[in-house]
Amino acid sequence: EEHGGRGVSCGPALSVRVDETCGRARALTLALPHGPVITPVFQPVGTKGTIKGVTTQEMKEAPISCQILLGNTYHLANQPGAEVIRRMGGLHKFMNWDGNILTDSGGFQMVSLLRLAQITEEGVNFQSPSDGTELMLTPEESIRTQHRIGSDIVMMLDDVIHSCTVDDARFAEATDRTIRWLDRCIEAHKRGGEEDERNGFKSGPKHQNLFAIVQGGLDVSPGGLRERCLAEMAKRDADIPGYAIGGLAGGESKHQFWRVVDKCCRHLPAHKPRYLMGVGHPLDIVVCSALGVDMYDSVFGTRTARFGTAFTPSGSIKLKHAKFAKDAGPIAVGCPCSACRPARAGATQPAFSRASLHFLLKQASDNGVASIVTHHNLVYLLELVRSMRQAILDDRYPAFVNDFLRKQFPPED
Ligand code: PRF
Ligand code: ZN
Repeated sequence: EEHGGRGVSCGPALSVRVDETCGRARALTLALPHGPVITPVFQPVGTKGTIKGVTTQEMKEAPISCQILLGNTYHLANQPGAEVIRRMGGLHKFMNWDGNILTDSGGFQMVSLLRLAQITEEGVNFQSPSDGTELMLTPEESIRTQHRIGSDIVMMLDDVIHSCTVDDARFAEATDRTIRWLDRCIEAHKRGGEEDERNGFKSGPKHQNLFAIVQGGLDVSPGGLRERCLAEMAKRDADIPGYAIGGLAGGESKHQFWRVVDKCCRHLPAHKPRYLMGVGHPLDIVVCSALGVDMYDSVFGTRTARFGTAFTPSGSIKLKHAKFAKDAGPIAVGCPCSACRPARAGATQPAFSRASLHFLLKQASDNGVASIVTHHNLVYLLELVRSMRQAILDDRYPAFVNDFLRKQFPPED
């Protein structure tokens, strides 16, 4: 059963329905423990249990609905601690979010945040940022922590290195180690979990989905590292409800980036979700969905918002620029967010003009303007993927891409 119905089971806690395809672009419905997720999907990042500057309530009331958030095992395990979260009934209850949650495994955050982290066969060794003691994050410990958090999608611990590294042997080692760690994660996932009658908390393989992460650097040649990684993961497909593409968005060229995404999408199973980690530039989302990616996440939109950069259909704008000082228009015409919409029914002025945001951003005080621009950028990304899905359902994704590019790169006249 492919089109319609409940979809194909990818494991005890996920089934996938292919609603439509258009070329290689896909519109799926993922049936997850905390409700359906329609794709393509952008997952806002709530690193420490909240999206910076946005309340859970605001996410629930967003004008374009959000069905899945991302949390980080590394940050949550540090503070408030996974055991605290488990005792409170899991991260959903802890942050008052009843949609789905995906957690990253922690290794990537440790390697990118703490240059002190060292990777050994056992796991990722690092110094505690709070008291400097040596700690070890193993594949087993990462899974156990994600069980206590209770996320709907649990990411494997992978050995991820910067894509600008030139050491071929290190890439081969990281790829092979990622495959060995996948086996350890699969075992730990099968063995773990609990069902707590008192607070309704459920974890483990019946309630959470372990996603594998394809590594292998930038080598897409026949018999190369990406192929080797994909082939090894295919052997373990029965234990893997979904796949991520890792090791990208680290400063490689677009030429290399697109080829790796293309390669992975061609080899991954057709009926399982494909998640491109750390990618959240609007243009990358539009292109990679044409190649067959279903899921995205990135702090890019929320981080740049705090510095005054806002997404618009004609590219991003820096609201601090002097040219916006007297601009009465909204950040983006037609944007459904609460800043761009008219303040009152019948009004023509946006709730917040570019001029008012410019003025607020130029002040040194914490006046809440970061939250307004963050909200806009999130709504922009949620609306972007919603309109992409509609175009796929209507079998007009090529025209959508054409139109998107025309607006981002208008002809000079
Ligand atoms: N692995 C993990 N998390 C990630 C990435 C990865 O490769 C990326 C891409 N560099 C972003 N987040 N575990
Ligand atoms: Zn807006």
